[in-house]
Amino acid sequence: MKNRQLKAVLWDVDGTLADTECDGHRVAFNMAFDEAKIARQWDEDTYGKLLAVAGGKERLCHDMQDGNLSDNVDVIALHARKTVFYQQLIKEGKLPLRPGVRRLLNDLHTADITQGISTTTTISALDALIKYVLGEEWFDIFATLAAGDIVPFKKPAPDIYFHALQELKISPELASKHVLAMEDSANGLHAAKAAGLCCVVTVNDYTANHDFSAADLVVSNLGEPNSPMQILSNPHNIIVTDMITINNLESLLTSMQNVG
Ligand code: XBP
Ligand code: MG
Repeated sequence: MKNRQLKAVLWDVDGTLADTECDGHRVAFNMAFDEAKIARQWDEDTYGKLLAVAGGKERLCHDMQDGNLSDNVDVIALHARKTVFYQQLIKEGKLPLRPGVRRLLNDLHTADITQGISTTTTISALDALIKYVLGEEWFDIFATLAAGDIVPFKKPAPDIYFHALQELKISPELASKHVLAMEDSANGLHAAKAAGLCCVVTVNDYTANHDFSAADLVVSNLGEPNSPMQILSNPHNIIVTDMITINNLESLLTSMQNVG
């Protein structure tokens, strides 16, 4: 096996693997409001603002504190129904993977590079995405599925990354040299950076205006051979063309080592 600098990639889910927020989580929250006869709907702009709060239950509580949801709402029960609706949307094929995701996942797997998940979302929502979108074999391929409430503090806290690294048995010191995080949002970037990781950001409509000055590379998406991505920020000046490849990720970690 090649002696690579890149030993592991930790993937965020929402907004990174798939554009799950606007047409997935948001729609599912609204379906749960409807079902419970709660007079509240989150439109696209409102939801964009609420995304600053990581985690679905936390987002509901925040909306309640702002006076938009009644204090009588059972947040846990409502969120459980939202998760069921979200799983249905996934099953119906409404939330495809983002460009380049399947390609890079497969290439990393073929190259025997460890991969894992590090996400805020509920584990059963992640399970649905793996089962119906990625394919069941990914339950075995991912070396860790770090998700949701297994840590006390959600992103931008680094807890979920530290949890994933612990499961991979990689010390934080080694992780800073050999592990790369894939994220889409400022909360995710800050979590990865607080865990000491190299971080590539793939922006989406909700996150394009976030401050990504701490990121190691910012791109519009991961790119495909016939559909190139745009490079939005490349502070380490690595050579990168139309799509993110393993060699690009390797160069990124190597160039960071040379500076660090
Ligand atoms: C994603 C989130 C998630 C989803 C909703 O953040 O904040 O909470 O919006 O998922 P990230 P749940 O991509 O940074 O991990 O309702 O299952 O919590
Ligand atoms: Mg995300």
